Amino acid sequence: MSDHSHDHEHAEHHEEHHEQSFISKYVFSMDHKMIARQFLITAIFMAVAAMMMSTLFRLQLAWPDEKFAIMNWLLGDKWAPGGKMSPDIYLGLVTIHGTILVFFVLTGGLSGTFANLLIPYQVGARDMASPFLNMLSFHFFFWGAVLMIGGMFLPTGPAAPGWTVYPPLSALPQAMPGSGTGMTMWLISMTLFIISALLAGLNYIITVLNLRTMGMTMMRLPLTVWALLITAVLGVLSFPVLLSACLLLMFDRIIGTSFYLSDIYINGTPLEHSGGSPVLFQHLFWFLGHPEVYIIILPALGLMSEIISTNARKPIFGYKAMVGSILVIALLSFVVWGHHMFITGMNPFLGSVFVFTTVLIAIPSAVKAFNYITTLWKGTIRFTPAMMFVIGAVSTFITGGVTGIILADAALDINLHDNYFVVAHFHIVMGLSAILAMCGGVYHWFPKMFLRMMNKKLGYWHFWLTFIAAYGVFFPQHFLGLAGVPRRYYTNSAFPMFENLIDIEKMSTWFAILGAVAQFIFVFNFFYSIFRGNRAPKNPWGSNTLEWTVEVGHHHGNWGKHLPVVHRWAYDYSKPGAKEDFIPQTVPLEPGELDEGKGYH
Ligand code: HEM
Ligand SMILES: [Cu+2]
Repeated sequence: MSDHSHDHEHAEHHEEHHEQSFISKYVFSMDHKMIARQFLITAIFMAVAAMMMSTLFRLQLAWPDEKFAIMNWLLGDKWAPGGKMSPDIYLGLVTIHGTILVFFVLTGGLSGTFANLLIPYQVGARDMASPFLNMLSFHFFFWGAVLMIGGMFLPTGPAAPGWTVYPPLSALPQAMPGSGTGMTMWLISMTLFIISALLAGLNYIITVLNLRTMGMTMMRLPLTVWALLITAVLGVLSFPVLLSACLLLMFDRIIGTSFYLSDIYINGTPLEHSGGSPVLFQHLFWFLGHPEVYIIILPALGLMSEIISTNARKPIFGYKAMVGSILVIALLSFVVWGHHMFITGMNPFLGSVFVFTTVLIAIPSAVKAFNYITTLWKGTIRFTPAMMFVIGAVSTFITGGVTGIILADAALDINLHDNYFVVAHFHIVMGLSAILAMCGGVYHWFPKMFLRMMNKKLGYWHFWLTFIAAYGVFFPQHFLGLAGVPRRYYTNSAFPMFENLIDIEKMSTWFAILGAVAQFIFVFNFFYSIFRGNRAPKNPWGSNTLEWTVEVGHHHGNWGKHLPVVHRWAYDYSKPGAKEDFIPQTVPLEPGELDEGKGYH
């Protein structure tokens, strides 16, 4: 980073002199604020693609015998001849849909956007510790995303063994069309993605630990930064395990090793592979996979803390308990992975250990939900679109958490595993909570990112339609699951026992269509506001964190000559005895005033 120093007043002037070509400003940018926008816009494109995929397979599930022109239009004659989706592409679509949303939208997109935007700003740094690695991290992410979508255009179709890519389907290129080149492409794409996640994570950790400005002690960090920090630690510890799992899988596919394969017959012919175990892959996958779900939800919870406190005009309830819960969740998330594997034939005693740790992790999760509600309690609530989304996220986090506790019981889970009850659980607790919180984050920090305001009215339309559609799609799926409907089946029409459930399938699909339409309101609002939104004031929500103390604009190096100095925690909202209902972190303590919202002597 250059050390051109400048005063606040000269910041704009300075930027004009700092000539940058289009390529170095928009493509190979090393500025955290630009990289945040790059991640966000890539994630929005990926999310729209993944959402369209889900709309298509929901149509198939609700009307398995119908033909749809839109299927033929989007998938072509090969995959949807005459408008009827083929089974192979169905499996491909569910696989790519899940992979994109879990990894490219809610991991890379969510952390990439908000860690980049908020970590340097909120700790009072001029940029990330390594702007160069930060730039690389976006490029690995971007090319991983291109390859993941690219799989859709292969002659044999995209990867199709589901987002968890369990062997043997993923390990034997000849097993089905989606096990061929598409699967190889998935593995290469995910390798790029993991490299991106590791580069990014190391950078985030080092920036938070080393570049905090004067006065920014760990216990004065906003909860967003705590959440993003611990998320990065989880990623750095668990993604390498997925990387090894993927490498071994490539060896099995390419050079004939047998890490995951044994005793397989294809059309009566035995394969040479022997001695491996497909369950080994499940262990490796879920050793990442469970921390991964918290890699998704912790940043979301961080954004929620900030937005709820700001818009309730109250200090966050139980700051220390929130930090403690993040740490406990992180620790426990490494010892619960077996709850995805209760039916693999594991020793029931081992199963009961996983039941215990899984039930334990519900406690810190519940502490967080409780603290959000308590923060809202008797607050002077401002129902901005961001606040609406975040309150929606508290709701889905609780609804989905409750079914988690049911699934944690191995005796119940053996019946519910791999059916629609699990689909309902994880979409509500993870998919919806994280997407709603991410939308909240976009509405809240849009003025900081793009220097303009988003349209409020469209924001409310987007919220209500999304929220209603979200519950409408997934709540009925609990009942499908309880009735035994399995996940990842192209059609259930061959099973007479599911015939009377078709109306529930249709209801779920109608809401999915509504939800998809609602997202186009958002996409319009987003891109329209970038160019035409009202100009944003410096601190539109009356917030305390450092990013809102910066003069309007994107200043190279963020601050003028001097870094900000921090005097208090981030949650002095409606402090008794104070003149205003918020006190930014840079305001010195008054004589006799205590930090952490503790009032005065
Ligand atoms: C109260 C806390 C929670 C408990 C006790 C819990 C428990 C479980 C259990 C036992 C399963 C395995 C079900 C099966 O496959 O048979 C499961 C699946 C899952 N959970 Fe949770 N969960 C909790 C919270 C969460 C959170 C916060 C997230 C994400 C943010 C999450 C994401 C997932 C995902 C993605 C799956 C399914 C993955 C798949 O098979 O595709 N869960 N959960
Ligand atoms: Cu899990």
